[in-house]
Amino acid sequence: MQRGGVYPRAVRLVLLLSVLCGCAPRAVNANGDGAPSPDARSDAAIDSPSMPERPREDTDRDGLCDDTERAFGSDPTRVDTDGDGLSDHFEFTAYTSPVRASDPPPDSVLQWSERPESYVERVVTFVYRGNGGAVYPAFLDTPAGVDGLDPSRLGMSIEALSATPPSNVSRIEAGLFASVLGSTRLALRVVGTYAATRTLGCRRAYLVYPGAHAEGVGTIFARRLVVDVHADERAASDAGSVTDAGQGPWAFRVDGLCVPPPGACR
Ligand SMILES: [Ca+2]
Ligand SMILES: [Ca+2]
Repeated sequence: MQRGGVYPRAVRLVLLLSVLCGCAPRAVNANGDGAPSPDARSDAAIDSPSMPERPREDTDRDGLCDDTERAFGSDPTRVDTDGDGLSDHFEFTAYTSPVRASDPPPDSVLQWSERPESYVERVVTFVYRGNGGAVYPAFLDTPAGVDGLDPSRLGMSIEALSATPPSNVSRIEAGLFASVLGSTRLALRVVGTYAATRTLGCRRAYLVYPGAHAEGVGTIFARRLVVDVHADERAASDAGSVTDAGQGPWAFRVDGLCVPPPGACR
C-alpha cells in the first residue's frame, strides 16, 4: 500500500503546490491562442483587488480549508481526523495519512513533553560499507516546525554511539566514526531536551532529520522523525489562543492542538 494513504506522494506534492499557489488550476482557453477563456476572465475579475476575497471555509479551524481537506481525505469537521494526536494540518505538511493512525509509524515518532525535565532518546542504525574514511553524524536539515512554531524550542543533539563489528572502526567519538572499513552497522543516538523557557499549552509536532555524512562521499543516511510534543497543562490556562510576544506567528489551540491563526487556512 502506498505510504501516506489517499494520494501518492507526487500527486500530493502537486496538490500542496496548487494549494500554496492559490488552489486549483484555472480553466484555460480551448483554442490555445493565449487569450483568457471566459472562465479565466471571470476568475481574474474575482481576484481583482477591488473585489472582496472569496471566502474559504475552515469549519474545524485547523488551518486547512474545507476544500483542501476534502481533496486530502481528512474530515473538515475534525482537527485530528485519525485521532493520533497529529493535526490534519501537520499530516498535510508532513505527507502522512490523515486517516490512518499508524502513519507515521510509532517507531518514527518521538513522544515529548513541553516540560523542562522532558528528555527523549532514540537510537537509529544503518549499515554502511566504508572505504576507510570517517563518518559524521549530523542533522540533515534544520528541525522544521509546523503550524508556524519556532523550532528553536527543540534542543536536539546527535552523536556516534557504536559500530558492529567494532573492529571495522578505528575510533568512536561523539562527532565521528573514524576509519570505517567494510560493511558496518553504525548506531546514532538522537537526544532531545526541552529548551524553551515558556510553554505553549497545546500539542504540536515537528520534523527532524537525523543522518550521517561520509568523508569524500557525502550523505549516506537520512531518517525522518516526528517529534510529537505534548502540552504542559499547567500552561493551558488561556483558553482559545496562545501568545508569546516576539516569537513569531503563534498558533491557536483547537481541541488541544496547535493550529495556525484563524483566516490562515490553505
Ligand atoms: Ca479545516
Ligand atoms: Ca492525525
